[in-house]
Amino acid sequence: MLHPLDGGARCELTSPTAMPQAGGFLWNRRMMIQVTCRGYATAQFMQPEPAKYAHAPNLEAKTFMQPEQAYYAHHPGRFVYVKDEDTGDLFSAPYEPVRAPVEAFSFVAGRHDLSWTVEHLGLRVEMSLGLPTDDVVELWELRVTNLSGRARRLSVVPYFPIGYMSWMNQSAEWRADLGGIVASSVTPYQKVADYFKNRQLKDKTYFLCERTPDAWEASQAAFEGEGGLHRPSALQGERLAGGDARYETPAACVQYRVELQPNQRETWRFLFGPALDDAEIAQVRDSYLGEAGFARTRRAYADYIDGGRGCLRIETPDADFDRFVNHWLPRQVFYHGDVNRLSTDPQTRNYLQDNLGMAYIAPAVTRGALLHALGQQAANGAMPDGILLVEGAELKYINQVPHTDHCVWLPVCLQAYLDETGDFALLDVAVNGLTVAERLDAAMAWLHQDRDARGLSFIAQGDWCDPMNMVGYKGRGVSGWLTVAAAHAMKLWAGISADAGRADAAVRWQAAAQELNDAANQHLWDGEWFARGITDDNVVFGVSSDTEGRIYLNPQSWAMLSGAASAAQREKMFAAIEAQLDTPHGVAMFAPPYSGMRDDVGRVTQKHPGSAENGAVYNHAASFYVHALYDAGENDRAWHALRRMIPGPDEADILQRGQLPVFIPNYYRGAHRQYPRTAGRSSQLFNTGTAAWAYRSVIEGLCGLRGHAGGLLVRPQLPSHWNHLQAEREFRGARFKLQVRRTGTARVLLDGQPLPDGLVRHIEAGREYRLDVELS
Ligand code: CEZ
Repeated sequence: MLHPLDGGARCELTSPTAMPQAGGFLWNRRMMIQVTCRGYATAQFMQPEPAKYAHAPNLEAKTFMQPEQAYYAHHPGRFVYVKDEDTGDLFSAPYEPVRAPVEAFSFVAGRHDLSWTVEHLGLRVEMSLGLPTDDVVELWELRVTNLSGRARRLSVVPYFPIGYMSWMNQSAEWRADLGGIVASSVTPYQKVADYFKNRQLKDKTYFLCERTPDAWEASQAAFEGEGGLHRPSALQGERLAGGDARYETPAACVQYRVELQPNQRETWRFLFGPALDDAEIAQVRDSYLGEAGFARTRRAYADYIDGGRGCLRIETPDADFDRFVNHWLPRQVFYHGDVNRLSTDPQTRNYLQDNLGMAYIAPAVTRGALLHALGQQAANGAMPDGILLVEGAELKYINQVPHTDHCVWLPVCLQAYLDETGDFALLDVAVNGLTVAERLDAAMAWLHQDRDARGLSFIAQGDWCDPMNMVGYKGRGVSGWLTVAAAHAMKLWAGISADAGRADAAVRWQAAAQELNDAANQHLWDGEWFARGITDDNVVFGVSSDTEGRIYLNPQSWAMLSGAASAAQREKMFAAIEAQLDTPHGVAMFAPPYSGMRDDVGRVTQKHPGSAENGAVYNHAASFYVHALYDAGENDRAWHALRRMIPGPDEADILQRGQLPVFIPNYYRGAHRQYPRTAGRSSQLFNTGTAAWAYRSVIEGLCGLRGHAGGLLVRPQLPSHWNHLQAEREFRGARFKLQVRRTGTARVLLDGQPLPDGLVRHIEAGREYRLDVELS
């Protein structure tokens, strides 16, 4: 059912029904499209705020990308009907809307394209989607081959619904001058000021055809008629009626009547996307629509994606894991770092973590992002809830809710960047009159003062956990996680300061971290684990007396990182985590899930039990745990938690998760005791800070190739059941070839010479080094 192709660079799914939500995604700097194996699609482009060019059939609320996106018959998608004109038989590719039980089906998620091959009624239909690197346009190629051994008369009818564009004005028609269907609309507005703003919006959607069709239909209702999408009325006749849409819901529907001899095949190409005006549509047509334009675009797009291939290749005893790490994980990291989740105001913590991931792909981008973020620091050292990326951007959605953790992510991101590059000069760069180092001091000072009389960090209306909005909304509640996370941040900054020769700062922040760790131990240690926080009304939660939300993962992971947890406490925490949070699909973020609103914790408790932050296997939280485990030298536990972030390898697990192993989703359903039927189900949402942390853990933890102020620290952390690992790592312009073997004696050899402390110094760019590591 699932097959790796091209050494894992492509992933094939051969059933349209086994995992109906499974799909893949493509993006460029201005757009993103996620398509399911069955043909449903969600696409967004930036102008500069996210917008759509194919809509639902009703007015949609503007929102961000949702987990577990629900699909329905009229959901936007890209479909092709094929009708046998002699028998009247009908099916559609890839699978929707007709849902005919096709004889052969293949969906292939590639790194650079998505493609489908469907065989039915003695015909083969191939569809493929590619994107350019900068423009907002989908490039579709369609091919139909006659496999039946006899001559066939067919209608081939692409159907690209455009949906409900606007309640003010929407229409569509065939445009002979442009060679396609063009839908026009006016983005609804009411304020005069918006008229001037909206004039630049791409309110047209085009579907351009390389070959002129025999007939077309631009009205969705006229196409569907009484037959329904399973058997559209317009396909009952010989030809589509050539209709238009006049304040009616548009659809792009074109018909090619063809006669195919045995083994004969025909190819068509189409462009689908948004435009401002006719001139832009004509321009897109000129640039892309043809065999040469498609080929050129394919090559350029492959180069763009491969620019994010990352700094690591591995070969381990787990080939499925290798495929994911070598081909897909850096791709997901690159997506986040290159386009910032296609938002103009990414949450500050997301922006900094997405750019942490970029340290392993294009560190100059991380540098720029740190400077950009610091440019928006408040005078009192606080960081805003979101970072504005373009002129005129505004803080929206969750960024209008005060969260108190944003400063934490500055040293976290900076540490990864400095480890990777050794670029300590960054600390002296001035940003709005203060150096980077002074700004980090100010951020740590803000965290240090934003605490209550007990020394615990205020939570306001949230911390890392967005929807934990009612622990501290009255101004008194504190976050246990944030207290130890701030301690960890201060500790990191103390270490960086020491490396940079800022001895006073190093002492200051080390002492401050200790204060926070002590406060956490005094007020939040529950006997077996750390509590999650204390509410406005002084109720400690995330403790053994709670029947729901009894133990949370984040305070444990970060107490390990911050040093708040002693070795003895750690052992107790592991035992509690393993007994209460471990699931077959990964480590849950907390347990048990809340079954209803707890109004001194907040909105998180209202999410469906086991979904998202309400006790799912929330991979971002799990990835902090993995990082903490590698940091603590817990190799087996770390591997176990890391491996379960990826679907598979066995088929039952893949089916239960319902997702292809081409990205890590933000969560898998938890609540596996309460709701075993849905436990493990993927959110299918590929926006998640997990990718950066997982990549970091593979590079620095598992492979143990971690940057350091003095060079490259070599300390592989293989799970105990592995006897070997090979890796190739690019680092500061040099190339390292690592061989790890379990021989019984522990030593590191650099180019054959013993390296007692495992630190490769004086790295020369352009050189290749050989590392042989023997493990006991
Ligand atoms: O968003 C993520 C945030 O992007 O949730 C994480 C948080 O750390 C990330 O910064 C944990 O809360 O209900 C909500 O507001 C949700 O919190 C979502 O916005 C959540 C989703 O998973 C979407 O990615």
